[in-house]
Amino acid sequence: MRTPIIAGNWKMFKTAAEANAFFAEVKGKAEVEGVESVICGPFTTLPALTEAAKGTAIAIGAQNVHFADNGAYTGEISGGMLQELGVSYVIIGHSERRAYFAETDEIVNQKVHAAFRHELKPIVCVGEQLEEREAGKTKDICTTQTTAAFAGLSAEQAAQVVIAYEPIWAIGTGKSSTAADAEDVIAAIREVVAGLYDQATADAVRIQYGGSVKPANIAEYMSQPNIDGALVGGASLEPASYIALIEGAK
Ligand code: G2H
Repeated sequence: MRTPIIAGNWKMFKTAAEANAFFAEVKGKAEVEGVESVICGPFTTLPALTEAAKGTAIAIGAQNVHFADNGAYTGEISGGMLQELGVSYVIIGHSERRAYFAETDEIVNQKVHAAFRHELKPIVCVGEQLEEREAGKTKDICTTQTTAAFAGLSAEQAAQVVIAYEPIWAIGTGKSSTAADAEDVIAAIREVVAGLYDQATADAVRIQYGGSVKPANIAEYMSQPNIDGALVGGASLEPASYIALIEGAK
């Protein structure tokens, strides 16, 4: 069966010193048998985090990667640079990157391929805006984004992708999708993967819910058959809260 995966997305919070202090508090605690624990910090925290995570069960992720392996791309970071640090996951296509940095479905797909070239497991974010939800387009949007993100991947690669379903209206707003609604959309996303590949691949892909997840509601999401974990922003920033999320995902 699928191993649940909780990923903290720190966004643009924490210095390297703060990351070190956080890690010292969660080490040995945010490590629970049967739950994968991933911390996705800003680039500047990654050397400290990957060093601190050595010998622990906590994996480290980045929040972005460039699609090229190198080149004249001022300010960008490549997959090879992340791989060298010992980073194992990378968030791709978060709605904040799609909205503020003009990331298209095509760019997301190129970044997914870049991740695989460097042995990074992609956490691909999909999700609808409020107007799209109100217009009944949630599943269409998720189908389009998922199909585009997986273009050109082998079934073996596809099975390793983590999808994060994050309804945009639920991000950082305190409003969360009900567990039943999230389950409905996530089950539909799994069917999309089955259509693109086969049932075995769809059954292997882990799909997280994201959007105002916190210790108080994690268990409710995890009780849904198709929800395999969560991508958590705000509630991943405090050590006690992060530990509670990992424990709540058991
Ligand atoms: C959605 C989520 C993390 P939050 O962006 O990816 O953030 O949990 O703060 O809604």
